[in-house]
Amino acid sequence: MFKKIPYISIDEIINKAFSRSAKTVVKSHGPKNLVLRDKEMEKVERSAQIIASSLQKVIDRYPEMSELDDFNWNMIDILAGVRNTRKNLDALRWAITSIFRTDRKILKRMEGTRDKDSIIQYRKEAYGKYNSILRTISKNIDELNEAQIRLKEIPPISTNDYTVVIAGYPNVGKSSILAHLTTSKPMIASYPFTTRGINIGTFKLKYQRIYVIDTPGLLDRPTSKRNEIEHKATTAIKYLASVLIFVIDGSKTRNYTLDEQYALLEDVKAQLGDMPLIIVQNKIDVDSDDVNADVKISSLESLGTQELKAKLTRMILDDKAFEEKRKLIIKKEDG
Ligand SMILES: Nc1nc2c(ncn2[C@@H]2O[C@H](COP(=O)(O)OP(=O)(O)OP(=O)(O)O)[C@@H](O)[C@H]2O)c(=O)[nH]1
Ligand SMILES: [Mg+2]
Repeated sequence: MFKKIPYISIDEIINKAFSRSAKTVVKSHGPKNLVLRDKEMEKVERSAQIIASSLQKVIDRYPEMSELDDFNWNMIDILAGVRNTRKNLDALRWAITSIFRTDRKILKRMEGTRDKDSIIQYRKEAYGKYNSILRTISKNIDELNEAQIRLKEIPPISTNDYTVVIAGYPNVGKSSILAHLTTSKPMIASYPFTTRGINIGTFKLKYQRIYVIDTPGLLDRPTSKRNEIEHKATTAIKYLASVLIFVIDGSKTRNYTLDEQYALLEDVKAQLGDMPLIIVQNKIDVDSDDVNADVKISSLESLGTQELKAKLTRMILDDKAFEEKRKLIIKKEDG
């Protein structure tokens, strides 16, 4: 959603505007000073248009905040601040208006002038004003540029998508289970808060795409171990999660005790809120302890994985949210 937001360089915009408008060719005949005037006026006008359209492009690439789904809204809020982003985009709008106002004012003066030096002087004045208008909003531009780098990392999912979230301690088999549940080759999208990104796979149910994600480094350890930004990043997942699959490693060689794993489950439930839950015991192919789980599987040997998939499918079909999101998507595709 945020991939195409351009980086803004004031110098580049100015250079482009002034160098392109310098190439202006005006087909007019008549006294030399009037030909010059036409040409200089054209420069004033074209450079205003070039600057304005560079800024407008940035505004247009931002989604309308009020129409944004909860996940993306929260993402922007964490990464750049929704209010701040609005304020910075308003600064761009202000600059566009100011540039056109300057343009009109100076063109009017030029129209009433025949003196060659004054004509050139006016054109230079316009350029100077355009430049200083852009410099006035340089702080907003810096902030938008910083935001743009971070917003690009937002994974391509939204609250409107039906999403299954897989959580559990490291090494319990989350990625293996994700691969079992999905038909698309899992992709690793960036996630602004973790170096390992977010794993996304999909499968279809009643023609609707279901997303299955796991977030290495986020839902795999207790809240107390997270810093504030990671905490917010985890909370944002709440706006994606429709179903939670929690994976427990019951094998004798597990890295975390069962108590630690149950505690993490409580922690994740508290973070994500109420939603359909499937507790999966994985790695039953090796010597294991009994775990209080809904499904027992070995993702390595494909034991119980069909049962897991069937259970998940039933759960999704029973979920009212599934039909609601389906309608949303169908509506989006129709319109
Ligand atoms: N014996 C056995 N090993 C498994 C099973 N499922 C996964 N593993 C192994 O456990 C290790 C971790 O599996 P992953 O699927 O990468 O686990 P993960 O939870 O995604 O791990 P992180 O991404 O590090 O959090 C790998 O070496 C897998 O081969 C299983 O059912 N049985
Ligand atoms: Mg993994």
